[in-house]
Amino acid sequence: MPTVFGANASPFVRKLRVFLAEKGIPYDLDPVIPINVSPEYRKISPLGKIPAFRDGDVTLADSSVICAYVERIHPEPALYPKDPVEYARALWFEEYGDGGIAPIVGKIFFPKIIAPIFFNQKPDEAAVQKVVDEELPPLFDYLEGQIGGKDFLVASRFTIGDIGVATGFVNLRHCGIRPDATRWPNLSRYLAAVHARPSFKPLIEEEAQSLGLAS
Ligand SMILES: N[C@@H](CCC(=O)N[C@@H](CS)C(=O)NCC(=O)O)C(=O)O
Repeated sequence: MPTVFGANASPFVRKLRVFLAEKGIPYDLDPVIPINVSPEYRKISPLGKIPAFRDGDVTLADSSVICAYVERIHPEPALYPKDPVEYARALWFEEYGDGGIAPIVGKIFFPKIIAPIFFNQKPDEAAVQKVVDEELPPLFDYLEGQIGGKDFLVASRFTIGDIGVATGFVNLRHCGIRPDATRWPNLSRYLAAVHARPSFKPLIEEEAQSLGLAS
């Protein structure tokens, strides 16, 4: 059985765990908090980040790398489109989640959830609200247009692009923030459906419980 190294509530760890769940691959979860990680862990994840992965003799770091590897060894159900353009679009949405959504959501999730629980620090509510008001709407506008009337971002079926985008919205959800359905109806419908999938739903509930939040 492979091992996922990482902690609840990381959008990148969740991305990998959802990916494995969609593939039906069981795994052990070895908890790693990415602060002052051990030299042993750095051998697996040289940047000290989570997630990392062990599969027999193979060790890998980085959610995108690990998912791409798992796709090669467990091709079904395919989570990367075969068509070159659709494949590139799915990778783009994965990157949009990793490099676009996650850093902005982190500016909300860290002060609102992580800092109070783990560092006993209160959030600067005005600073958080500024991110909510100014930095989230452009992300929501873009995704609203990309989703349109469709169920998935690419290729009329669930792909790594959907996982990469929807995982960051779980962190927002933990903060009690969801896109306003009157302003972003497509995005709201899409997220409700993706987060209800058997790959996402139990993780969202597990995380909410471990963080002492409503799911
Ligand atoms: N590109 C990496 C990003 C992983 C990442 O930034 N993880 C965060 C936790 S959400 C982390 O480990 N941060 C600790 C650090 O940057 O030192 C991936 O996709 O796995």
